[in-house]
Amino acid sequence: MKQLVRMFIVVFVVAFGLMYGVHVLNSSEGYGGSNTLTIYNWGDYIDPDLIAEFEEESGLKVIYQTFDSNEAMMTKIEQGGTTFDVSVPSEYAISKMKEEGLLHPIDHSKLPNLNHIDPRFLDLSFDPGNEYSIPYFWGTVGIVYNPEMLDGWQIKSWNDLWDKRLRNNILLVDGAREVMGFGLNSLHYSLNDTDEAHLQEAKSKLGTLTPNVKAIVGDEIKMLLANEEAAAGVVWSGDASEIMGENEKLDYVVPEEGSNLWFDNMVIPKTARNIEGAYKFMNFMLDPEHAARNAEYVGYSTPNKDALALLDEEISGDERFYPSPELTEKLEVYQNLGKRMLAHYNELFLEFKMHRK
Ligand code: N2P
Repeated sequence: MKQLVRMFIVVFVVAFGLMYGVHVLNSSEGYGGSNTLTIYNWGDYIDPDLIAEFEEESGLKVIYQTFDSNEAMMTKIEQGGTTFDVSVPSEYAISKMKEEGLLHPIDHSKLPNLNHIDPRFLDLSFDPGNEYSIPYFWGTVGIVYNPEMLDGWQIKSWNDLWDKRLRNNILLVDGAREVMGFGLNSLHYSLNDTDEAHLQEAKSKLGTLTPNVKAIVGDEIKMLLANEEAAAGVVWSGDASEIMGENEKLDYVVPEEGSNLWFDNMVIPKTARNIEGAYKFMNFMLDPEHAARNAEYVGYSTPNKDALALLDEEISGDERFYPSPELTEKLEVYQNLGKRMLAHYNELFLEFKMHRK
């Protein structure tokens, strides 16, 4: 009996210790402590060394989670199960989140490094006065392709994607606005079109692209294209730049029918628990040296003029990734089409994906 009691005590102490240990772990490393900062960013969108440096400098422990579409990110933030201190939505998502009261207003006096941002990226229509968002990266959507796999053919337009030479040879980014957008653009419609007949036409046209589409993929699109698993891919510009860094045979084009110009900005969700920490992180990322290292590592274009000056001329002078204002003026920024229309775009994209299977 004594033995049994002793055993019981041992089991109890171990179990209690475990529970207590887990609890302590949760309160120091879990979401929402004042010594933690929870960041929700796109996949492959930060140099991990910068996170480590920020942790050291700020004394905060960073909890880092990633998403692969604005839609997924917005759903998670709306549901509110996990609270985030900083996130990085694109412009139409910022406008939608603002409308739905999901964002915390930004106090510019807490961001002394904001003066390094090129004014060209400030005060844009989706967030006048940058009341709720601070520039992080920007870019375009286009086609990255391998001329060597295509006998020297140089792709120029969205409509080229339908060419027989690309049979089972195209990878598409897994994004509803991106795919519906180029479907619309290929028909010379706006990528913000809401006319039902145009949307159906774009969906039918995308359906005819199916024989050429090898896969619709997430961040692995970069590895697959660099490894020459397909001759062309519809990608965000920064991904193209990273792929081309891996495989110099590839090239990137913004199609002649027009395309998307996008802006990803840092925001503080309304449910944030460590607002002071969020400002610290934003200001850290706005530092020109940090922003330059981040742009170099990730491959995306920085809106930070003083970071740009620190980058190699080979990067900053590349018009494919730093297109001139004259060129970007011809591109379209996604508009916030409203909850219902956005859901409709998603539905049409899903139908296109299902139709492929
Ligand atoms: C990074 C994705 C960037 C998204 N993997 C462009 N808005």
